[in-house]
Amino acid sequence: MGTQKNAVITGITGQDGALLARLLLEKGYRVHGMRRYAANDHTARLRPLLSHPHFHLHYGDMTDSGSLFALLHKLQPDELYNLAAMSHVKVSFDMPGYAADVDGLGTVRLLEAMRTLGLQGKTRFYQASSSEMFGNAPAPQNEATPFQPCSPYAVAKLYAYWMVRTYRDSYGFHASNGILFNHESALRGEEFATRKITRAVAAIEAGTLDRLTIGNLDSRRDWGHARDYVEGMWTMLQQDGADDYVLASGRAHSVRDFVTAAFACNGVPVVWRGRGLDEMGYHARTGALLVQVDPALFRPSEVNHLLGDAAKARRVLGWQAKTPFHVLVRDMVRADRAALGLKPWYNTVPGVAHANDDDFEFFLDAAE
Ligand code: NDP
Ligand code: GDR
Repeated sequence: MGTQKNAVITGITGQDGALLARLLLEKGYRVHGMRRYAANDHTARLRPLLSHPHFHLHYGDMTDSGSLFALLHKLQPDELYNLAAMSHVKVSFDMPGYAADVDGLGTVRLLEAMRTLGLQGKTRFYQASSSEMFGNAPAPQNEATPFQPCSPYAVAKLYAYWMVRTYRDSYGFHASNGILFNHESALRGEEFATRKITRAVAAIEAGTLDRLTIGNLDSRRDWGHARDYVEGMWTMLQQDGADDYVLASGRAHSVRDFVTAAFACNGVPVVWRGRGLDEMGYHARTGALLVQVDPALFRPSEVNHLLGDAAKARRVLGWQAKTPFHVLVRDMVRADRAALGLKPWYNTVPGVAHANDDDFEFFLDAAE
């Protein structure tokens, strides 16, 4: 197939890497994923893709210019999606230098490799920018909202964001920033709030966990489904010109809302009592303690309210988040229940249909 497009994805082993790779393979691309070396296997999310004839893995690291240069020299991609990052906001406070190196300088290493190789006329570049860059700027946030980053992660991402714009303006790169609000799925890392919650809900039902221990219940996030967002990434690179776009659902919920919704998927009603660090969630019928706050899980500074305005993406790209919040929560709980061998969710809650069975099979196969 002479016209087959060639894409490189950094961060292939992460949530978005796996879902974007799947999407591009469906669209007929040859997909090359860059993985860093790890002593233990970290390719679980890629399991359903590993035998695909047009899917290839290569070693490389965002901290190693030589590996990035060699990869791009060999592959000369049509599209390059830079998803690799130290992506955990709280952990970035523990290792700010590493976050800057991987998320900030790593992006520059890629851009410089492209420039040195003269790839700017061939390769279209996507940068995984983040709503965290808005920090506590007033909601709703869009492309015109001034950034107020308040974590090492967000500062590193903001540096990368501006370097992408600088290479676009200075050298004519087709390089776009996707400023993505939180997007989740059954492939979400277990250390992030949503997945931690849905895993705990399933484990409590299975009897292997007593209660969920959580940090800030009040923070609000604009949570969408990752499968919708990877479609948006691809759409950005299909435009004649490069630009920056917010992708968001336009609906924000608190962490408390997410917990309540996740337990509700198991038919467990939660009532909340107490305030601040003393707030607890109880089973409304049995009175059992289900949720407890742990101050150790709070961050040195918190982003309180992220709510995206994706009007530009809707207008220019024709993109919008398709999956409602309750379907996202339901899909995640369903997958975590299945992973523990619990009865299928639809047997537990009769009469409630669930969407995306094809997706569910993929997620089950890929879930860690
Ligand atoms: P994950 O944390 O799931 O994946 C991050 C990926 O980056 C993993 O493949 C990881 O590899 C890889 N990585 C980390 N450090 C390096 C390194 N030094 N060299 C090479 N690869 C490295 O993130 P998501 O999939 O959720 O997010 C994808 C991108 O989008 C990230 O850049 C994230 O910051 C950004 N983003 C995510 C949002 C979200 O809600 N998910 C919202 C906005 C932006 P390994 O498996 O070895 O750890
Ligand atoms: P976030 O996601 O920081 O928004 O970054 P995360 O799920 O980690 O936190 C969301 C909110 O939940 C609160 N919270 C907890 N968070 C975690 N991880 N664990 C807990 O126990 C817990 N309790 C409460 C947090 O304080 C926060 O307010 C994600 C990442 O994917 C980034 O890479 C990405 O850029 C942004 O989303 C957009």
